[in-house]
Amino acid sequence: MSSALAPYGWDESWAEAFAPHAADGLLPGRVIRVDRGQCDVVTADGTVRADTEYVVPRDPMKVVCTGDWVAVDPEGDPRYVRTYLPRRTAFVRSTSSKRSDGQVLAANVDHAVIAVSLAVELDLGRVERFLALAWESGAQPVVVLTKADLVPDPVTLAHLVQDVESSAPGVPVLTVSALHGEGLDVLVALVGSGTSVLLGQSGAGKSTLANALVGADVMDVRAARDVDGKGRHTTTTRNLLALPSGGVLIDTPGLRGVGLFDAEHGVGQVFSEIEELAGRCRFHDCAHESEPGCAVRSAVESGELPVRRLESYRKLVRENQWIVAKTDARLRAEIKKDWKRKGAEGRAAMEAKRGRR
Ligand SMILES: Nc1nc2c(ncn2[C@@H]2O[C@H](COP(=O)(O)OP(=O)(O)OP(=O)(O)O)[C@@H](O)[C@H]2O)c(=O)[nH]1
Ligand SMILES: [Mg+2]
Ligand SMILES: [Zn+2]
Repeated sequence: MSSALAPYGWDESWAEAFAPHAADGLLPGRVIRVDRGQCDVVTADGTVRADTEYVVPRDPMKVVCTGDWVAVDPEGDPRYVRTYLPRRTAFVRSTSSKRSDGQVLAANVDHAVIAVSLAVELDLGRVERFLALAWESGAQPVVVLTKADLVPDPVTLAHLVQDVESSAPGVPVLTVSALHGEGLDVLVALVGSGTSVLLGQSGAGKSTLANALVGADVMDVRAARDVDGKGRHTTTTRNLLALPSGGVLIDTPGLRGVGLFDAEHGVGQVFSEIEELAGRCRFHDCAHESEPGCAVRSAVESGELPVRRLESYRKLVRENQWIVAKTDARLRAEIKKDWKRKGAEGRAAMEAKRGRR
């Protein structure tokens, strides 16, 4: 059993976590794809199709997602995912601006590969947003600048890399060209262990990279229809692939926008140099506006800290605070509703008792 799932990342601690389910006669497997309430689960008996509805319905955070380790019925029609093992890491974004739900994009990921196309103008704010999501998940991020063949001038390329590096402290920045097979060796080494996920906008070249890493055309690749890089979405589901030379890779559909979901920690890591500077401000609660002795403002004034970066930091901090407040408000409302319901049930029970007397 263990040997068949080893290429998908099964290890001793997963086996340990699964032991009680094994005792219940359930089969372990990893979710390699989810669509419309069903998922494909790779097990020692091959890939099985299973319903995901059974596991805590209506809580989007508790819906099974690609990368989850799950327990399935060995037989059963329809077959259900009975439960999933506690996630080591999870990518969570907010689903939409109207609701305060989080959506888990992928689970149990070690490396977040953020694909950024060099074919379109660099949007550092978006890179920072992806990085915040990645850090918050618990995975180690890496930025891969794709389509390097489209920037033939080495000086221009070096500047672009520098811009990204200064927006991504502590994060390796690679440049690759899948077209020419350049720069792939570092990436191959990185994704050779653990589970990696490819994240980025539609058309960034994620599936092209996936195919290069797998060494076969397993994912559909299509030219973006329009020139602004938004394109259409070629990949529509999150797919988990076992790599021939070890490691597991998840290819995902392009994300146009990533709303943060309770990512204070992640934002702090993306802007670690600002948080470090803030520690040197005279006032402990400095807002870096007009306070005297503000280390952040003086870094901006000296040119050490780009003002764009400070603004981007503020934007993400504010957005995060807002989503946290919204979630808290919803949670409070739900708890209140629950109390009311329990109160009503309690009263009904009392009345029933009285009626009996
Ligand atoms: N010039 C050049 N084009 C590339 C390279 N890598 C990918 N492309 C092209 O970019 C386009 C989009 O590639 P995909 O791999 O489908 O992009 P994706 O990120 O998977 O897109 P979605 O699935 O929609 O999220 C295709 O036309 C690829 O041929 C590269 O290294 N150089
Ligand atoms: Mg794709
Ligand atoms: Zn300050």
